[in-house]
Amino acid sequence: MSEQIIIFENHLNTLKTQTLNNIKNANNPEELDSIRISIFGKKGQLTEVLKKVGNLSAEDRPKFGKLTNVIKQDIKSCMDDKHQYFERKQLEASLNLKKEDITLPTYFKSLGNQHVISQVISDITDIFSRLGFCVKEGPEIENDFYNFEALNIPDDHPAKDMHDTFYLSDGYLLRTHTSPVQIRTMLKEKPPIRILAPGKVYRCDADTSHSPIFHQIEGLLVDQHVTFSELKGILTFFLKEFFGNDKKIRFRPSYFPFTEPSTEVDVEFHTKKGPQWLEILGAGMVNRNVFRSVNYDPSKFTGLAFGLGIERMAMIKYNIPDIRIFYENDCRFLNQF
Ligand code: FA5
Repeated sequence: MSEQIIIFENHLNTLKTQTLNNIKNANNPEELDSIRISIFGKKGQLTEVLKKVGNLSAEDRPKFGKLTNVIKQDIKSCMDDKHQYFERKQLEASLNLKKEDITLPTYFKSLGNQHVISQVISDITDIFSRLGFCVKEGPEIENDFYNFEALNIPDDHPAKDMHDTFYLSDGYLLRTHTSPVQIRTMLKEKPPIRILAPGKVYRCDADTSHSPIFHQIEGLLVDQHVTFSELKGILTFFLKEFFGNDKKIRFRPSYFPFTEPSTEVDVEFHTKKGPQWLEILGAGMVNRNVFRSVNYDPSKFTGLAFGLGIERMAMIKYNIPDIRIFYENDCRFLNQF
């Protein structure tokens, strides 16, 4: 090996040791870049050494080439490692910055739930569907024929006063009960009939147990040989399913123009003043005049009908003393159901 090559080799090894040391001590990517320029740049130390290749003999040049290549590779791979090290550190720093505090309380987006009145309607229709009743609907804007006349309540009948009706123009009115759905169904279908009609009804009436808008469920069963004891049996079964076996119930004789005989049912209701009775439904055997108005033969068919007040059912079940709270939309009340 010529003396010149030995000098170059020593010089390159010193350069390599110094450079690797500098890379190791570099504190950031900028420092690393300035080391790169000081070695490989136009006037860099290695570039300057390479310029001297022309002074070498033809025999020494390949040896010199090999030597510089090895040193170049060593410096480059050391620089790459340091680059990766800086990248890793930067990533870690940014992850630490965005670190979530998993001990913070979670923000819950509140989910809506079914209104208690809708829940009670579902509970009631579920029980009656087990007895073969299917759900029907009718319009809330009715006319006199469906709401009164076909139900055996003629214009001059004093029972009309019981209904405190909201009248609209052109002979229309807001239905005062769900009984018009009986008429609409019987005019369309022939017996046997077993329907349940839930919906809103309207009356000019307001206090702690009366609301101007409230919900009823109408029930109608028409067939041959339907009896009053069947009506009592169905309603007793339903009330025990809905309130449980311990709730006290009583049947009272009553009067409705569209049923004969008629009854009302009261359920025990616990208030601050002690137990009281609250009327929850009217019922009876379908009046023969109602069958005549829908062209059913009263000598062939009998029927039972009932109309339940939904809010009253909910008041008793959940011990709610004032009907008006159902419509105040206070989430503290509604979220309990
Ligand atoms: C009727 O509406 C009859 N259509 C029920 C009926 C149907 C009888 C079929 C016979 C055969 P009544 O006006 O009593 O009946 O009302 C029935 C129920 O609705 C009452 O027992 C009560 O629970 C409820 N209710 C009546 N008025 C109000 C009101 N203003 N606010 C809340 N609930 C009421």
